[in-house]
Amino acid sequence: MKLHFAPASPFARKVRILIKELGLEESVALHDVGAVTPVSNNNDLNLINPLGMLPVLVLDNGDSLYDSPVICEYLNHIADGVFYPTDTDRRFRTLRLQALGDGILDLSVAMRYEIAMRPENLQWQTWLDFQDEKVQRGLDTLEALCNSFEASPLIGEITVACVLGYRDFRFADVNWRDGRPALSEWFDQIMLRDSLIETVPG
Ligand SMILES: N[C@@H](CCC(=O)N[C@@H](CS)C(=O)NCC(=O)O)C(=O)O
Repeated sequence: MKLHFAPASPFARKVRILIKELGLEESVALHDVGAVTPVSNNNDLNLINPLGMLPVLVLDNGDSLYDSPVICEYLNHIADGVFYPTDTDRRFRTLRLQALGDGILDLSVAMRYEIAMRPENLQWQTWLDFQDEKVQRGLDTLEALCNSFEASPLIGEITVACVLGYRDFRFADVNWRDGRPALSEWFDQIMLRDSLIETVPG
């Protein structure tokens, strides 16, 4: 299998973390596609994902899988992993946490494109402000939830770690730790894992 990714992509980071946690490093080759943006075109990427987005996992039979939640669930499935519990309450708690984290990432990445890619005189501050309110509410919800996070991370917790890492990477000037002591402490602990240390965005 081959994972097409970019080192800065928080969605691809989830997948890279899972590959390491599941011991699949020998089975998945990594292909760094480089930067992909909504205003760039990569024909090779379009062939494996019509949406032209990362990450994409190309299977040995030539099929491709996207997006990151689908890839993560596939990898967990083939490796018989424990990142998606079968018990109903725990399963849907972790899937909801994954959805919250992916939602914050979608907003953050869209804001990053607006700020970094759009000509400054065309940027829409009102739109940015409304997206940021959603992000901040999402982060406040993570602060409220984090005391009930799983001790051994599931896909929800891994997604949250990628959110916080991405906020540090791209939005360091808006310190998410301010007013969120429990989440900060939790993040410091999960960041001790090799799979997270080895995939810090860059
Ligand atoms: N829902 C997708 C989101 C993926 C995504 O937004 N990837 C970004 C890179 S971090 C991308 O490919 N952007 C290019 C674009 O928006 O055209 C997932 O979870 O994989």
